[in-house]
Amino acid sequence: MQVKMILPALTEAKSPFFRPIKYSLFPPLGLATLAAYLRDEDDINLQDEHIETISLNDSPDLVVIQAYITSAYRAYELADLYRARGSYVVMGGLHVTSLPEEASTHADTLILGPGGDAWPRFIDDFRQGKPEKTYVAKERTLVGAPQIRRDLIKRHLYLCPNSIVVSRGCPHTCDFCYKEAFFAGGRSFYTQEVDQALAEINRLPGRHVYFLDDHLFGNERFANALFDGMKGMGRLWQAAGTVQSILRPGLLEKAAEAGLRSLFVGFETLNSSNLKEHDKFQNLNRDYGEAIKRVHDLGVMVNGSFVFGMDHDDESVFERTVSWAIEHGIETATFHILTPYPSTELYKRMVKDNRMVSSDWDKFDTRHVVYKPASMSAEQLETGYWRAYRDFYKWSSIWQGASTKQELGPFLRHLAYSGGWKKFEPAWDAIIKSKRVVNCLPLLESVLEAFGRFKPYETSDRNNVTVHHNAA
Ligand code: B12
Ligand code: SF4
Repeated sequence: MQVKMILPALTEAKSPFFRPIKYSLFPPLGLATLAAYLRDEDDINLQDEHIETISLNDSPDLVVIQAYITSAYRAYELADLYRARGSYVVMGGLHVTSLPEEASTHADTLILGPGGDAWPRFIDDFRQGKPEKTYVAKERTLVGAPQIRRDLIKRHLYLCPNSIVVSRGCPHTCDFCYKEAFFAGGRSFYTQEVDQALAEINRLPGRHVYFLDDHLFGNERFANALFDGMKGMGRLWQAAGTVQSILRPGLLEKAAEAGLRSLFVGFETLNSSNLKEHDKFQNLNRDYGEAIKRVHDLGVMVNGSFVFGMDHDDESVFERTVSWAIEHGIETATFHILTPYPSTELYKRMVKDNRMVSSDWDKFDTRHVVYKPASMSAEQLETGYWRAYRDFYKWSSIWQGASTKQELGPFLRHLAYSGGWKKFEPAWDAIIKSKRVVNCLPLLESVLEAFGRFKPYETSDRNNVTVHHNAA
């Protein structure tokens, strides 16, 4: 059977002239995960439009398309094209799950939820020539999942080819998050078995690993065992966690010992009324400053995530947040304009209050205002958002943030990491064009370990785990 798997991209990510490096960071892990359920004799062509031009002159038996909200229109366009040509089109992913009625006019079959048991059921039915119109994932487990088809990934085109997930979902329920709607009807937080997760990590070549889990620290027992198992592997890794999990004694120390060097933290807002309004209770009454200090003291960098435009944010929020982030020596910040994704609790509330002003999914990229803000105008919100990025990534701000570091290693790392992301876009663009983005990985690794200051402890034989060195 000929199978074409496509991760479509929004227009910005396809520009031949300028494409932000963020689109060359991670491979299409979801589709490579699904490919594992196909047979060896199936002829699979996996294409990621973020890094390559999709070949559109074929007529495969089955076309599998993944849709995120911002790539939904492109996904529909490709689906229509292949259906017109006689291929069978199956679609799934976050956007399809949140708006199945919209997607159903473009696909022969929809698969709702996180794949799970629904995907293999569909494949069986399709092979027998009796596929159904809709499948809903019922079983929620990662245990016993087949090995991800990483051989289908064009590693050299990504800066972080070793992306991985060892859990799905998150134990919390923030009202703006995609996850409650996506996992509706079953468990919304579950993990891989520790041994299986370690084996998967061990199969990844090179040193760098990027965990895309929503909350790697969410199950304490699992995380403890995982970090114990990773200790001595010599890995350098990045992940996401909550303020609450950072403040918990012990776990973060283990993570750092196992090679954690940069952590994405969802601070979201410095205003406790906002936290309450969005059910982000796990951040309430937490000492953000202390959390950052703990991360930094362990030699780990912080990527702080902040959302602007919540109801208690007025025009002062931008400067306050940026100054606070710089004063606390946060290395990189990701700012977002509050975006109510369809099917989330926030979206339902906004619709009920008649506050949604757009349903152009291309604009749901956290850089456009798609609802009526409460305490400032939409224009003030968008302008403030761009100003926040400009102010945070000015050289004087980067220098000021770096100067909060007492030692030379972390100081230089701050300058290199923060400056590297935002100040060298033309250089990244040239590297992307050279089609060897992965060549920059040793540089990223060197920055993560603060030029040798935070080298991970390595051993060649711990827990029967073999160490690989720079094979990427
Ligand atoms: C990595 C990532 C990116 C990467 C690259 C994406 C990639 N290569 O896949 C980059 C940095 C480019 C990115 C950018 C953006 N992202 Co992003 N990103 C993620 C992240 C952290 C992980 C995705 C991932 O790999 N998951 C692991 C794999 C295994 O799971 P999966 O992709 O979901 O696939 C599984 C299922 O969905 C299902 N499935 C998926 N497709 C299909 C198809 C079929 C047929 C079937 C059967 C099943 C199925 O089965 C798969 C295997 O289990 C998610 C958060 C998350 N937890 O998902 C956000 C997330 C997907 N991003 C999001 C957003 C909003 C964006 C941006 C718009 C935001 C921004 N300001 O940057 C941009 C634009 C993206 C675009 N191109 O349109 C939102 C999407 C919301 C939505 N409703 O669609 C998420 C959920 C983050 C969030 N919490 O809000 N992102
Ligand atoms: S903590 Fe993060 S992943 Fe978990 S529900 Fe909240 S926003 Fe979603």
